[in-house]
Amino acid sequence: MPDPQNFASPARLVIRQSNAQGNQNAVASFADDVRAGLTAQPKTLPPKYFYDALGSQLFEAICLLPEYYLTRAETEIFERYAAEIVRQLPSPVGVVELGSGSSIKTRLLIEAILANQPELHYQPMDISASILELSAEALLGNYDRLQVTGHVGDYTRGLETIERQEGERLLALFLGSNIGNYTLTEGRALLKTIRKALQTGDGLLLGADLKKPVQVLIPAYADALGVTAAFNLNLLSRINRELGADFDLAQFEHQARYNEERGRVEAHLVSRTAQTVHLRGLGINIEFQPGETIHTENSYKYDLPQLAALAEEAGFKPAKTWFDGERRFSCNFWLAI
Ligand code: AVI
Repeated sequence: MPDPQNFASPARLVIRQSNAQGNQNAVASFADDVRAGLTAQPKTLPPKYFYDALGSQLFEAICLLPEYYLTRAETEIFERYAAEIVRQLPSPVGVVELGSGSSIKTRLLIEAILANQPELHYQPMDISASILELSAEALLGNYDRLQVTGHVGDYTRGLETIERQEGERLLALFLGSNIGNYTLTEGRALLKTIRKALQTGDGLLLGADLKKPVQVLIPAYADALGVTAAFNLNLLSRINRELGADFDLAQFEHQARYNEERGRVEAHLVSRTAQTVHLRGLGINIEFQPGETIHTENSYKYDLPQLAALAEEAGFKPAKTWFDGERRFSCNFWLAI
């Protein structure tokens, strides 16, 4: 339970809206992205819009599913190796996290760092304001030597505003295979942006899911309980709510496919019938053929040579990799050079 003495102490918590133009602009880019994606051939929608308040909670539920091994494997790595991971940089260390979500796994790293130094400045970044605020308050309730500066919005904007305290090294965390939701080109560009925000001698800890048999991958993205289906379909409810559309969710089916050639799991929403969806807020109607899909997400799976090449292209030296017992998942420490 959070200690009420420490709960949300204003001096230790700052939340910044990294999107300088504010919410109005965010609404405009959602509308623009939906229009562009649904009028394209094939139809697509960007996965970053999954994470409204409900979508963020559904993702937390996905992380608890028996089929979704990623979170458990990464947590196992931290439970076993957190002390060794944080020793890769000399103290004092400040932590920046891209796509922090609930920050549950990060607690293991925070505790390992606080065992080596008196205080820690933690800068989480997340697209969901609700999850960022909740998790920051919970962390402050638990760790009285922690200071949190949260950045709500796109990572690229958040990275421009990260702070460094006198004499500290920064450890950037990009966990949970969040890198997998970017194409290889986008991922490379984002890693270069992270490198630019860091200094030589700082570090990046990258959690990356590894290539494995399709029999393991598909259930992880199409679970028996239907939580991933709800997570995917929630994107249509968000469009209904925020853009005045009339998607009938019962007329779309979640599907996970493994694209062997590209080394990625794809999430699709498959139209069950021929139908027309009206997007009043955008002034457009979208036609669907039976079986036509909206491609909503890619989750790329990596191998070790690919990761080593990525590190070097982005200006890092791959220093050490840890695995879970079944070698399903990798945590990679890269030194900024
Ligand atoms: C956040 N991201 C790394 C998850 C993944 O595995 O691609 C999102 C997710 N989509 C479906 N299940 C989980």
